Amino acid sequence: TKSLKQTLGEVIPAKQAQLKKLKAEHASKPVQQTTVEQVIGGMRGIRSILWDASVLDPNEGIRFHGLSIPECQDVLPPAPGGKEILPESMLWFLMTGQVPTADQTRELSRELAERGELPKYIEQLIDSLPPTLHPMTQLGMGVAALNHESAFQKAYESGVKKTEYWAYAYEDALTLIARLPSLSARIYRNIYRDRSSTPAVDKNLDLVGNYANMLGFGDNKDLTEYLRLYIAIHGDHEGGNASAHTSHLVGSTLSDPYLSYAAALYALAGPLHGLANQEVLRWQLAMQDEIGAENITHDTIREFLWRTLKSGQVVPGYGHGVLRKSDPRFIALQQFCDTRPDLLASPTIQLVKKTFEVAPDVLTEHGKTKNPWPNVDAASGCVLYHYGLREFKYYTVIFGVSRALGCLTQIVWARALGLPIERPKSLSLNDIEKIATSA
Ligand code: AMX
Repeated sequence: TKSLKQTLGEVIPAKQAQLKKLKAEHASKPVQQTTVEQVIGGMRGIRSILWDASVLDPNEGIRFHGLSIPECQDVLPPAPGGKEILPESMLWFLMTGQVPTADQTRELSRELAERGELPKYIEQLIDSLPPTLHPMTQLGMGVAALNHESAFQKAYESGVKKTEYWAYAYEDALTLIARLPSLSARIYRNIYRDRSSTPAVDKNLDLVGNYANMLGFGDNKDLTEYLRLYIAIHGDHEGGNASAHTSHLVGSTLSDPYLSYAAALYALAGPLHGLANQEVLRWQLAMQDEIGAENITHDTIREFLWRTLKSGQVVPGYGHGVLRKSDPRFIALQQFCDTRPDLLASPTIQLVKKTFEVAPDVLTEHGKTKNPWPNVDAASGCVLYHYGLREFKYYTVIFGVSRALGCLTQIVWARALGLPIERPKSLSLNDIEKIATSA
């Protein structure tokens, strides 16, 4: 069977030709008109990034190469004996636009496991950090330092031709994706558990099988399946979100994939983006504490929501820059719970469900957010919490293990398509005023 790299090598020429034709025949065609509101409003809705593997529809949510999450769940191979999408099969699909066979997926799992051990100097670096340093800070540091072995950087220095960049970016992308579980597990064990008993990477396990094992949850098959689904569906969310855009921007300077992805992780670590993951749990537990588990009703949740809003805070896990309906990733994670009685009985999961039953109305009445519906972060942490992975400051790290699939795929493609350095134009307030008043 063909490897991922061979398959990718076969699909690249057609895309290169498509880009060349667009450039030759349509370069000066307008895509849209940009308004003042967009320039002063965080560039919302400006269509300006080439990102091929996924597109986010405001109402339907994410599609990966045209397929919705349920459609991906139907066709992308799971682990042997499992049901949920394997992140390896999502990676293959994102990279090539083709659905891998079960054999190809297993072969990719094996290749990742072979690349998965951490170099000694990275272990020493992570072990030297204070356990009070936020896990996301540690993750970004580890990822950046892994560039010591960047194939891309070495190739660039040795004067490799531009048309060959993608193959070296691919090597880095694969090695980084392979090492994220061991790096992330080491951070977890250092901060919250005993590092000395961490198992080594098992060549017979898939990426998440290894991750769960190294975290210390290898025996929990349900949590392992949940992590597979979680990591597969958080993998890509088109190119405009802060972490994806950051990796694209930094990569466009021909910074290597490790540095580009480290930068993305620090965008993910912001509370309006990936850190919402930890914030939801913190906020839900504060609610439980304040109201008292026995007094949780729709009315008491409603009151707590208003208290959060009146104190000027955002309700974490709700709202979105693009989405205008419930996030299909939220729905997929809820469906995982719906088939498992132990999860349905969990007080934390019940609290998340109950909050969902009142929050959209409260946010609509509050009247600020354009989208009162839940995003993925509203649901993702409570299942981890139920299964005993309770250190919510760590949750965004899991998001970081996942988002590498999409960000690194596009870095490989950006090099394959020879995309230039990003350089949009900025305007001063006076410039904007002048343009607006003369229009
Ligand atoms: N709670 C309270 N107020 C909210 C809100 C929420 N959940 N979502 C949006 N608003 C407010 C905004 O703060 C803004 O207020 P302002 O006019 O005083 O500045 C107003 O509503 C309009 O915002 P918007 O256009 O609807 O959203 P946006 O595109 O500017 O921001 C997002 C999107 C996600 C940052 C925002 O909805 C938010 O802060 N949500 C809570 C944090 C969260 O869950 N983030 C995770 C998003 C998914 C992800 O990246 N993982």
